[in-house]
This record gives sequence, structure tokens and C-alpha cells, in this order.
Amino acid sequence: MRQAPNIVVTGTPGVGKTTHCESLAEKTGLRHISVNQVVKDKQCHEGWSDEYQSWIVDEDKLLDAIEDDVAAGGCIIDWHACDLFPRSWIDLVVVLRVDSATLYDRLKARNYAEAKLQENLDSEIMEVLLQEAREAYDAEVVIELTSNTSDEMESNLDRIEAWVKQWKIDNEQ
Ligand code: DAT
Repeated sequence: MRQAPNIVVTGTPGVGKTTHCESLAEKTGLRHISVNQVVKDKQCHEGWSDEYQSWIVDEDKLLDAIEDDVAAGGCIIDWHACDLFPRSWIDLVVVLRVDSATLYDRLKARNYAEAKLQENLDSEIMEVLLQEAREAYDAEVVIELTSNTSDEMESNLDRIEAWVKQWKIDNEQ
């Protein structure tokens, strides 16, 4: 049994995953696992894709790299995909959503190339990550939260923090 829950924070690049995860880790004491960082640091990839401007992730290596941490519980996993994680590992999946205009501005500020920017905007509009989460996990595990403004982020953080407290009460041994 885990002493603390495991949470996945997912969504299209630019929705606010890292910002949410860093604050959540501070507020709750849970550990932020940036999958991007793990992939780079532990070489869980098969090289760099020029087309996608990202690492080609070796999912088996990635799962092996984080398995021990996740088994202990109390991880906040920050990644733009969620269906690779075994259902038994995960207690809550938070799918962050953002308006197209806001996402456009955030990705533009990151100097994304036009094709990559458009691809991510399409993905957000088509709710690709939300669908993926709903297909991979039970309905009660998946929550969709908007992340357009700082006020929305504060309210998301309060809500997740309260959920973590309740999880600990419900799962006390
Ligand atoms: P991700 O990790 O999903 O790629 P991020 O956390 O790096 O996203 O955030 C992208 C940018 O948007 C960053 O400059 C912080 C800003 N941001 C994120 N969430 C926000 C929010 N709810 N309100 C205002 N700005 C936000």
C-alpha cells in the first residue's frame, strides 16, 4: 500500500503542467517527477527527433526508471501523455486545458516553429490528451481543469491539495 497518492498531471505542451507540478510539490510535499528530465538524465530514449524536436521516448526504459519511486507513492508525474502508466500505479489524472488563444501566445513565447505550434493547438482543440486519459483510466480518476489564468491555477492547486489530504485520510492504515 502507498502512503501517499500518485498523480499524473497531463495536457498539451504549454497548458501549465510544470508550473502546477512545482507548486503542488511545494504545497503537498509530494515529489515532482518531470518525465522530460528523467528521459534526458537516464537516457530513456532512442535518440532525438528533428521532426518533432523532442526525444523519441523508450517507454519500457522510462517505466523501469521511475518504477521504484512510483511504487513508494507520493509522485506527481509531469508528462504530455498518460496512457503508458499502468492503471494500478495512478490514483488521480489531472488533465489541464487552456483556450486556443492563450496556448498560442504561450507556445509563441517559446519560439515553437509554426508547424509544431499548429500541431499542438490542433491537439488541444481536439481534446486529444483528455480522450487519452478517459480511455486509459476509470472516469472517477480523471479530472479536467482549466489553466488560463493565475486565479484558475490557484483554485486548481487548492482543489488538488484538498484531494491529497482526503486521499491520505481515506487510505490511512
Ligand atoms: P507545460 O509544462 O504544460 O508545457 P508550463 O508550466 O511550462 O507548461 O507553462 C507554460 C507557460 O505558461 C509558462 O510561462 C507559465 C505559463 N502558465 C502556465 N499556467 C498558467 C496559468 N494558469 N496562468 C498563467 N500563466 C500560466
